[in-house]
Amino acid sequence: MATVRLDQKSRALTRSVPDSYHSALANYFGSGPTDIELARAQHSAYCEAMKASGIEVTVLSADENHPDCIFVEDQAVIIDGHVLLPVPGHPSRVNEQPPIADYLIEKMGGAQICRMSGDARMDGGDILRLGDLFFVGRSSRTNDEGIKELEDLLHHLNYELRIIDIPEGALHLTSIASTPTDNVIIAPEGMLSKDAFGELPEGSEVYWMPIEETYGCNTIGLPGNKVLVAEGYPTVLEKMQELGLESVVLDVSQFRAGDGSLTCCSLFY
Ligand code: CIR
Repeated sequence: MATVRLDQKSRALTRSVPDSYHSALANYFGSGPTDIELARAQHSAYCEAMKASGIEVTVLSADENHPDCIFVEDQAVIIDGHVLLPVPGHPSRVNEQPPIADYLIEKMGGAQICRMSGDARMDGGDILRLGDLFFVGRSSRTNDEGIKELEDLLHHLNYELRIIDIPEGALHLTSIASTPTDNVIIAPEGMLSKDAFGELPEGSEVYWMPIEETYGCNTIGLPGNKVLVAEGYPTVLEKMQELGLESVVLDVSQFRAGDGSLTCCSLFY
C-alpha cells in the first residue's frame, strides 16, 4: 500500500487467495492465474517476508464470490489514521469491501472514516505517497469525482495532490511506480512523461527504469532499510542496492497473472 510513510508501516492487512482466483480480471500484465496452489504459496511467502521485517500481518479469509479479493490495496485509502473507503472502479469488485471496512473500523478505533458516494470511483492502487506529497492516477478505475474526494481529504490534512494520467496500457498508478523509500520514486521510462511527477521536494528523486522492467517498478519499502521486490527485474534490484536497501526478492508470478503487483496485496493501517 502506497499511502503510508515508512514509519507508519507496522500492521498490514492481507486476504487469502480464493479457489475462484483463476477468474480474476486480467487485462494488463497477466492473462489470468493458472495455478491456485502456487498463488497460495506465493501469498504465504509474501506474508512471511513482511512478518520477518517486523510487520504484524493479518490475513482475512477469502471471498469465493470475489476472485480479485486478494488485492486489498484497492479497497481502502488509509492516510495518517484516516480511512477513505472508495467506490472501486470495477463493478465486480465493489462488494469485496465490507469485511475490509469492518476490520479497519474495528482495529483503528477512533479513525475518521469517509465513504465515497455518487459517481465517484477510485481504486486504492491509483494512489502513491512520497513523504508528504501525494499522486493520484486518473485511470480506467479512478475518475475526477473520486479524485475530488481524495483531494478534499488531503487538503484537510494539508497535503498536496498531483494528478497523473495513466496510459492505456496500465491499470493503476502503482502498476507503474512505487516509492521504496519516502524520497525515491521508481517508474518505467516511456510510460509517463519525464515531468509527470512535477518538481519534487529537495532530496527526492525519480529513477527511471527500463520499460521491460515495468512490473518490477512496484516495490514495498519496509522499515529497517528493507524492500520487497518482484523476482526477475535486475535493473530495479541494482537500483535498490545502490540506494543502500536490502532487497527481499519474491516470486509473484501468480499475482502478476491476475494483474496484481506487490503493493496490491496489502493495506498498512
Ligand atoms: C483488477 O483488475 O482489479 C485485479 N485483477 C488486479 C488489481 C491490482 N491492484 C492494484 O494494482 N492495486
